[in-house]
Amino acid sequence: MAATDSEPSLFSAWSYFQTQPPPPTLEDDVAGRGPGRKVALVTSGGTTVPLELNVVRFLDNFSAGTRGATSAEYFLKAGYAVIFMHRQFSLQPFSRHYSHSTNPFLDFLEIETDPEGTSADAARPKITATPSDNPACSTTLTFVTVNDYLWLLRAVSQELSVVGRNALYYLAAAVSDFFLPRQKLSEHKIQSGKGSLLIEMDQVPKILKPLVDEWTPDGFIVSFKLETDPALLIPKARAALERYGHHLVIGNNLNQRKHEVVFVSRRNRGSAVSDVDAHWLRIPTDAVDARGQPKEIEEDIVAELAKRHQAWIDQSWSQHPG
Ligand code: 9Z3
Repeated sequence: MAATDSEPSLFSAWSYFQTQPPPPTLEDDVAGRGPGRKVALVTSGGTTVPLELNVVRFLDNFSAGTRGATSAEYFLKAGYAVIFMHRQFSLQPFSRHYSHSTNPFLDFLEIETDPEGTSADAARPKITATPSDNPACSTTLTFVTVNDYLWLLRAVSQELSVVGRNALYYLAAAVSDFFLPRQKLSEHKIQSGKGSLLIEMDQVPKILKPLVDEWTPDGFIVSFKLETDPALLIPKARAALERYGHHLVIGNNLNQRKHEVVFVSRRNRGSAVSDVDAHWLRIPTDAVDARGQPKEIEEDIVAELAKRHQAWIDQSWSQHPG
């Protein structure tokens, strides 16, 4: 630093930004057009719906968080920073391989692998990427109720909107469609004296609409659609695209979800949703990956998404260069 005889200036925050030049890449970085780090917000696991204010009973769903936890690992491997927003105690990246572990420090261990598969440990799933592949890039957030989830998603997406197009939203959490608003909740445990129980629930608002239109208008937004009737999958995915105007719906049927999913998107941005592309990703039930381990469909899902996300970022570059 060059020494001078002049008095040191006292900058207020205001005068600092008035007088000092911004870095040349700032505008693009903030708009998400630059080569800045891509960020994936991965939501994972089920949401609960409490039936009482002092909760004794609640509705829940089946999701273990496998899709989200597994995908988060592949996003890290693909170079994304990951915000992992998950249901408390659902599966988490890396430690998911050790189902009964409650040791959070496991996340920071380098796991020795046995490439020949000769040791007694060989039967265990192998950890192929660890957070050290991507130092300091992951954040974990926790929800339990559907109310927690909605508030958290709104807050995080508003914050994340600063990275613009570099943000990818991977909404794999199984979100309840129905809830009991605070005003209708019984304060104390519902009593059984009256015999049968009738509960009328309200519909959870369609959160994707403000997410797309207001909270993070530049994000690349991928939602999941879960069905148990295969005939409904593509029509419902198409209806979601039409209703929310986001980029992609990944459809999965409950019983086939580990082996096939369908990517439903518009053929061209702006084209009518009647003109959708349905692209199936399938893996055989006995598929193995390059290391001879059972293949996980999330590897292919994330590879395909990373490609589409990059193409979309590049497209905005070509439309609004520098
Ligand atoms: C999914 O469809 C996920 O793939 C699964 C993953 C929940 C099936 P697991 O955690 O299961 O691996 O056991 N998530 C989205 C489900 C959802 O709530 N979608 C809403 C809907 O279908 C739209 S956002 O209406």
